[in-house]
Amino acid sequence: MVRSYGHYINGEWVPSESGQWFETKSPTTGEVLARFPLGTRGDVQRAIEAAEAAFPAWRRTPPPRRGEILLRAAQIMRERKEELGRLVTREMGKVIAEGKGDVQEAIDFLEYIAGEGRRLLGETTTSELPNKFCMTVRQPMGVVGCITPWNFPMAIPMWKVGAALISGNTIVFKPASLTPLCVATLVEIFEEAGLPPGVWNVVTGNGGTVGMEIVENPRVKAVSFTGGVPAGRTIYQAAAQHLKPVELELGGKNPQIVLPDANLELALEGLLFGAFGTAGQRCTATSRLILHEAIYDQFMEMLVRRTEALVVGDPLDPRTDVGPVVDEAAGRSIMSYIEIGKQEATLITGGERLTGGLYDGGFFIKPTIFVTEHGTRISKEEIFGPVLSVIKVGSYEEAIRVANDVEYGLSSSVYTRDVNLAFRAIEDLETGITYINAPTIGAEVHLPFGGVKNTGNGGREAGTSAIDEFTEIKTVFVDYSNRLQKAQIREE
Ligand code: UN1
Repeated sequence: MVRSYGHYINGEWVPSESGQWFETKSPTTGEVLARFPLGTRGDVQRAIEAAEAAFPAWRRTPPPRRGEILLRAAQIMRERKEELGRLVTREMGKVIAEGKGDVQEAIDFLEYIAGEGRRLLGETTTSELPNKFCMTVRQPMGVVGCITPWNFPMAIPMWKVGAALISGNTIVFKPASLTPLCVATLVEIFEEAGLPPGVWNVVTGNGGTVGMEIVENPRVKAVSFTGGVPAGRTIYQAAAQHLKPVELELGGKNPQIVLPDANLELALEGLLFGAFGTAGQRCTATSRLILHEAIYDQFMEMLVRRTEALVVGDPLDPRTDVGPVVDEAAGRSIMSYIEIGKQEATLITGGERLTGGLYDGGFFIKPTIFVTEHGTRISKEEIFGPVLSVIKVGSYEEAIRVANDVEYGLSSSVYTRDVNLAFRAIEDLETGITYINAPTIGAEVHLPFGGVKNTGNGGREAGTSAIDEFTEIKTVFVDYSNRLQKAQIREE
């Protein structure tokens, strides 16, 4: 018997008014892990009411006290890390080392942001008038909405929830329908850590219904969304009707550039992790290798050999390098890109779905490499799977031109030992994150995360930017002169 959850509203699991359910399944075996309600707009409205009712007391709770709850949640997660890592792997399919990494990233962020409770810094500054004091303070926005993806089913929810809570907001939250069990487990951890009822509410269901009610309801003051570009665009447009701030973290087409003087072994290790880690299902995944012609043959030979040795299989087995993709629909979409690649580019290795034995329990795709001209669809569109496009270039300048000529701008990486080129690349690459001699994945949580171009709409999350996303700045002028002083008005 699998457990049936409800929505989590005002500290209780409650049924949906729809009476309908969906199941969350293991991408590896198809086993049903739990059932969740298919939410309605009315369910979201109930959650908003609970969040509004909880807001005044939560807002008055001193931020360091809010931080203590986050720290307690982090502590519980630390104690249960092994089990939670297995849950991430069971529900999402990433290999177990990365499942535990997902949990660690969640813990790291909570620990970091809990400390912000003792800062939430504003500024104090001078005044143009005597006996007057000028400063800014941060205030919570109210009820905020968070909509999260399946690929980091614990880390990304914690980025958003941790930042929203420390800032004093209450939350209406929709998890990805492929990974609600991870979020339900986090909710129970926060309950155990002492989070008051109504402060964090979760409604499960479809983006078009639950997600859009969160976006369109004027009582939700801001929305934070991580996912694909089409959904991001819909959300941004709908929120614009209410002039509602929206934070978007969308796709990527992240390049790794390898220049002739690079440490090739190191570049190869980074590439394998960046391209095929998480089966390529990170927005930061390396989907393009931009390879200098001087080392092209040598590097390709090394790359193909190592790629073909990657073990595709059960993600709970620590010897596995690449697990299944998240579900059948994702697998089909990736395979259709592979078919496109076979038409427009040269398949070097992989390119097929694996079948037989354990492979029949899920959708497993062989790590795939194409060599392509720059400009093909596989070289420019986000595939979100274990598919790498290799593009040969003749110079640093060409490498940068190719790297930048895509609609996305999340992460980029350059392998070189030339410090001058490294710094030029930091300046030249049009991405929100650039790595020197490290892969495109693996951003640390205490720095801002996000991208330029179609990767987002200008904001950043995590790091100190997390607080900017979830607070309003109030500018305060205190006049203690006991007379009317007029700024700007002078007796000339
Ligand atoms: C994502 O794929 O949406 O930098 C987030 C990384 C991880 C976060 C990825 N720390 O790869």
